[in-house]
Amino acid sequence: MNAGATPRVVRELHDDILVVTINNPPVNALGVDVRRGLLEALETAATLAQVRAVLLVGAGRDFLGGADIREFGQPPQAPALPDVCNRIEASTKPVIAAIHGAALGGGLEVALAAHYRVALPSAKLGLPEVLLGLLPGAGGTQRTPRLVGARAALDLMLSGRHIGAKEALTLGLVDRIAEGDEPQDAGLAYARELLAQGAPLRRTCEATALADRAAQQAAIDAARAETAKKARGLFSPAKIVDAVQAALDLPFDEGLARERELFVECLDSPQRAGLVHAFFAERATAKSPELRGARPRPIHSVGVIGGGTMGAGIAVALLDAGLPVTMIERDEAALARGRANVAKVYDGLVVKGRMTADARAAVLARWQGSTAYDALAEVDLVIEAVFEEMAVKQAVFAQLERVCKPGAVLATNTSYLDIDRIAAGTARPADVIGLHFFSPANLMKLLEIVVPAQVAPDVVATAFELARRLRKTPVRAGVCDGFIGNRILAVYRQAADRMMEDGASPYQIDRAIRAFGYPIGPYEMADLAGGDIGWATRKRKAATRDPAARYVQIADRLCERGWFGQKTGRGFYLYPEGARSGTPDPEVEAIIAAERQRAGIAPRAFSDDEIVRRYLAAMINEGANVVDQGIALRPLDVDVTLLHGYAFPRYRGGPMKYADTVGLPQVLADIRRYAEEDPVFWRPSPLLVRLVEEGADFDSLNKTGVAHA
Ligand code: 3H9
Repeated sequence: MNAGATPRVVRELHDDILVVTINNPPVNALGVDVRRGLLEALETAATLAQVRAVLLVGAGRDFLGGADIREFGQPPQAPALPDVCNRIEASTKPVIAAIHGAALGGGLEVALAAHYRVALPSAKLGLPEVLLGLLPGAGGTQRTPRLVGARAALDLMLSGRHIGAKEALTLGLVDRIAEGDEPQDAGLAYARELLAQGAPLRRTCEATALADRAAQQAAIDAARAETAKKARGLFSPAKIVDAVQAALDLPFDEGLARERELFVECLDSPQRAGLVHAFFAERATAKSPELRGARPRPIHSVGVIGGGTMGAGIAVALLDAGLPVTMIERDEAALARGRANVAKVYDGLVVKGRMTADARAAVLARWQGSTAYDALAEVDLVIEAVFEEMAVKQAVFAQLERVCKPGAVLATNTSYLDIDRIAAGTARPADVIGLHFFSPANLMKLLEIVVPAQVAPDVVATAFELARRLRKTPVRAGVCDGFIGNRILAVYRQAADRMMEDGASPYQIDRAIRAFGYPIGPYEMADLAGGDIGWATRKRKAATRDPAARYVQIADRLCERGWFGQKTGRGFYLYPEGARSGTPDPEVEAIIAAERQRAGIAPRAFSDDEIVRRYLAAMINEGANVVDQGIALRPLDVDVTLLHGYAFPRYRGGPMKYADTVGLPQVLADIRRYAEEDPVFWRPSPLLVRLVEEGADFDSLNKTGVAHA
């Protein structure tokens, strides 16, 4: 700790109980100063004769938020957290943990090393290390199963889910729940009670929940089988199962040593680096430059224009956040369909038992519909989700300008159109912003906040505040065709289409992309989304397409036959009656062959590796352009967009993080090689070239941003 800095761990004697308060805002992460402070506190407790018990509490909102994630990948600094936990457990005076707010990861491991645990109603316990590519590495894999059994321990460690005080009590993770919100008071009361009873030192390492060997082994075997099926491509889940096996097979100390080995393997894996990058990146995107100094406008009610899939999904997202919604449609029939689209979502929840009929009724009571724009006179925000055409959007904004009160935020959910033009067409361009939701809008986490030139900073701040209320992951984007995500998607889809025309089958491309870690390949995705939407866009853009640029027509050939994917029973794949996953279609292969012939292309073989490299190179190159042109603030904004809107495998951190992992010189060399055959499509991004010349990587720009002239 720096001289004069606030101590991270404060000791205070309350009669015969030493209260040890961890004070390391914002979440009391267990950084090196906290670890040192905890060890010192335990030494004090051991040496001061009048101390009969130790109480651990967290200052602020949380108990302990876990190991300090920023330390991963840095040289380790003593004392290590497992040693701190062992020291707590070895204390000859009882240690009590009073848990409020988060007790996560290493934070819960500290609590488990204590001899007794009391939780307040606000407590949120969990072992979320798996979400960072890790395993609980401070004794968690050894103590948790001994305390609650292998099944419950594995469930917590493999899911990473947070549980509340009640569930923790049922599982036996805590000993009691105390009312109130003062952990120190609750902890002191419990500690006094324990002292009065002469309660024994109760060490978790000696707990006996693993005693029934056969049952425990069965739970481990089941988890191993489940993990092999579900945790596709992930490294740490299997290691977690190995560690719990060690808890069953080995004495505690040897189990700890095994846990350490497995933890270090996870720590050193690129997956850990990717997942930690994702963790910090999605927190960074929530902070936009406009937020400095600008206060969000209050939002108490929202209008949604359009009740189709998108409008209804947006309405559900708003209703879920507790906001009243007024939906506008052009006639009564469309409005009824809009309401039905909204109600369908809640009906599904009722059927699944995830919502009561009363709760459904209460939510829908906040929905109202109208065919007259005047119904929007009092709303604070309007989001339009009408047909994707400039003239249609402009007509909507003309209406909004007429009816909305001054200061109302006017948002468009367009995915491609020029929002500067939409804004310029109104008399209040400072109120106009893009809120690009992803379908299904109530479920998908990504919200691109598209910032036109004339928008007021407090409108941008309002959009970010709305994202927070909707529990979305916001990314700030500039105005261009497709913003961040769809603009990059268009380019890597073209790269895939070119490979398809040059000789790779769509089935091989999908397989290779899935093997990279995507849940689904680009052509499976096209079939799922429906080919007609992309076809309509392509037809609209045909007039402005560069005639010299190569244009692969295979998808058009399928659409001309009415093969739009799953909904029509065939697309790139065949979907026999009721099938949700497709089978390869020889007729599609024949169409592709005919297209190759028409274009005069002699097909060649592609390795899976080449497919992935070209696909990723196209994505990374356009990502670099998007950053260079200020459409995305930093490379990490591209990463978060692709992770949350386009299913990029999270454990790789995002395309820009992946590029850093591979090395930018290699990515640039690939692009230059591809450019020899097609210099129009494969133009190295100036930013990529610059970074390679400087020996820098994308991550260097995450801290500094790009200097724009
Ligand atoms: C572990 O424990 C390994 C051990 O088993 C073994 C070790 C040997 N470290 O999320 P928020 C920052 S692995 C450092 O916006 P919320 C965060 O970046 C760890 N920083 O707040 C943000 O910073 P900024 C296991 C952390 O209220 C600020 O705190 N633990 C950490 O929405 C506020 O965060 C976890 O995985 C950290 N551990 O949610 C828990 N945590 O303001 C991870 C947060 O500069 N954390 N920060 O952007 C969380 O899940 C949430 O942060 C929490 C609060 C629920 C605690």
